[in-house]
Amino acid sequence: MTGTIGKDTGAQSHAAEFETFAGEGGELHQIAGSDGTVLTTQQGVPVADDQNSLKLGERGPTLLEDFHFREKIFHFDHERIPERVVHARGFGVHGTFTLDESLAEYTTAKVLTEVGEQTPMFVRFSTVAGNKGSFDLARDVRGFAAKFYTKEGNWDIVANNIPVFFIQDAIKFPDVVHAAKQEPDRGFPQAQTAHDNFWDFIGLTPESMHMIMWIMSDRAIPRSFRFMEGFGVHSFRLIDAEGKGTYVKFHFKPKLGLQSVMWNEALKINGSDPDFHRRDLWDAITMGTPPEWDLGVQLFDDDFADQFEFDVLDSTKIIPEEQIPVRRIGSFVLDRVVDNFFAETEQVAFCTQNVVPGIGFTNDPLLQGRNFSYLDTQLKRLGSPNFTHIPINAPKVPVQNFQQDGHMAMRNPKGRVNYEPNSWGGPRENPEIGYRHFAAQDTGRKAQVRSATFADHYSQARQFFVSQTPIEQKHIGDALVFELSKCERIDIRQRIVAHLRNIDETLATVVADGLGLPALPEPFPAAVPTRTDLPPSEALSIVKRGPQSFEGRKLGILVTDGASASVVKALVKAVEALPAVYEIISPKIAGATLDDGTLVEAKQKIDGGPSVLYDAVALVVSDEGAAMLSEDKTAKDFVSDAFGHGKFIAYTAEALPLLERAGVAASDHDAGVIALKSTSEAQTFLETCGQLRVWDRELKIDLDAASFLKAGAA
Ligand code: HDE
Repeated sequence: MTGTIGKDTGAQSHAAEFETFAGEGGELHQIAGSDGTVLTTQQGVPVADDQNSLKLGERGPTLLEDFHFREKIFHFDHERIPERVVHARGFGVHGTFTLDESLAEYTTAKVLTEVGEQTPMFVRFSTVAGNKGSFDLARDVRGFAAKFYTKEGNWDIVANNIPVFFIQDAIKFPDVVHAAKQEPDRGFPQAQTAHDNFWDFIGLTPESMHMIMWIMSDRAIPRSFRFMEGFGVHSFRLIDAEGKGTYVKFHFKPKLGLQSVMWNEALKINGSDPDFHRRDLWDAITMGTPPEWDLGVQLFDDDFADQFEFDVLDSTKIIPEEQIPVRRIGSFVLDRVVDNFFAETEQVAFCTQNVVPGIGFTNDPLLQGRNFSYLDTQLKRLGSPNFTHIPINAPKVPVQNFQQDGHMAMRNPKGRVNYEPNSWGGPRENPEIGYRHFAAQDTGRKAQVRSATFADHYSQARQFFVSQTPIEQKHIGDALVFELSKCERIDIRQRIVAHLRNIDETLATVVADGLGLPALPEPFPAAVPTRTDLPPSEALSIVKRGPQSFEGRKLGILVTDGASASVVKALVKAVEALPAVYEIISPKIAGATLDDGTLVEAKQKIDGGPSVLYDAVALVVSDEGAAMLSEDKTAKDFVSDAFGHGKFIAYTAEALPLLERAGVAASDHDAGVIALKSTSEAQTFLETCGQLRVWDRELKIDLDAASFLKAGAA
């Protein structure tokens, strides 16, 4: 009986496999070793010695003549391509989208009208600010970019896990990104917004305040990519056969529900497993439990747009689901990991301009700017206008046009003709099935302006805040205090509090108190007063819409020699029934010998398997094991962190001294600290774990919580 997480399931091949290309019109020569067993140069010449360079004499200089050596080093020197300016750290996987409900009333797009149609997809998840080698649990927006290889060409929804953005006009994008990333003189801090430049820019950019509420919330520290929503953010347009348009916002809803970690936990996860999110997705897919999302749409017309409180072209606003419900039209499953990280995840090129007939744009000034930026960025990163020839970017339909040549051209057409119109034949435009832009009626004065309909910066920030449960509000307050405490300039801290006063007085007071400000600053002058009449929206809270199930989550079972085999077995059975996963953690990686003599193999030695890596933990130890672990700092951290992070903890009676020594005395035990008196309780424990966290506990053990409660918000 062993933990199965991350075990090699054989799903991935370990031996290198090579594709062989015959040159244009050429035949492949079948020679000895062409079955992949003989190393060759890039020219296909077999290599005799890959260990030593060519030298003049045993101790002599290396000779230029060694073409294999020079080619190998030359190629290595050029392995890197520029990392993405934003969203550099990412993780991509393949999947399939299946349409369940047709939108034929609104669009001609086959991907949205042919019920049952299965469309291959590639999705790349990412963080925004950190460099490629940064850690997964940064407090940050997550990218959730999806490429649909449809029958009418590629359609990209380059989405995020947050439905709004920092800015209203693309012209400010370089500024917000410069401010968020590491500061230019020192090159740090990496992958975090907790520094002066970011908060300076934010304080001077009131339109960002709604987004700030989201990134200070637990949405910015997701437990897993699998437990995240995705949002296309902008209003897009569906276009029917008559050219009539309907506004649409795209949503991805995870079937496993939403879940986040706690900030203290995130900090520790980054140290113990910087690849926490990518490993989680890799494990889920390779173990045969691929995650699924529903694809949903919010559809609305001009009448709604005209009477909606805010401008539907303003990407710092949402349309609450209570006002326009999300209609689920299909689902996608992500069930195949990449064969090669560079070829697929690194080279995938998403472009917001990739739309198919029946799907179009609106005048959202952020979207308009993105439509330029993404294509431009691909040229820089992939080095050639032929980046669409790379398999991960190539559509799965024929590409037929007269664009030619350029770096790395792979598919110049045969024949004499390369222009249109021509008398030789070849592809022609087709108004029947070809892409037609939405015929919008736009008139106006040419000017650099911001519409007055974009002027309300606080009302939806407030709506988001008041829609949260008290514990989620507390986390927003804590996050603001944490981030602003990393700012050196007091005026920068104060200015943010001045904005918070336009959102919620309690929040402003708690943050001012947390920062130790001597007095509350005056509210920041608002262009438009904050509306207090917007009703709370349940869909904005993670906790209110919690899944109430431990499915897809991970239990950490801490075992020692002599621990109860029947309890371990019962826990494993209950976990597997959900299905969820488990890992055995023990003092030695070889595992532990249980009380029936069986050896249970460990996945983690305790030092490498802190409780932050698990959603709940079970302490199944013997008396001797508990005594030994009670002297071990790492083991005590395991227990005290699990308690501090509001996790459900099951324990056998022998573990009581360990709990006690870790600071969880009998008097601290609450509904989340559960004794396993008999094996039948394993099942009940797993059911209770469906609540995911014991939120009440945090209000009792956290200093910041005390000040928050004092201020009366909870
Ligand atoms: Fe992006 N963004 N972005 N962005 N974005 C990029 O494109 C840009 C915005 C998003 O996994 C870049 O290929 C501008 C909103 C994702 O490969 C770049 C503006 C949303 C990804 C770029 C925005 C996003 C990117 C960098 C303001 C959510 C990762 C590398 C107008 C709806 C895609 C690249 C992947 C990547 C520009 C704002 C999502 C520089 C100019 C809003 C998920 O082109």
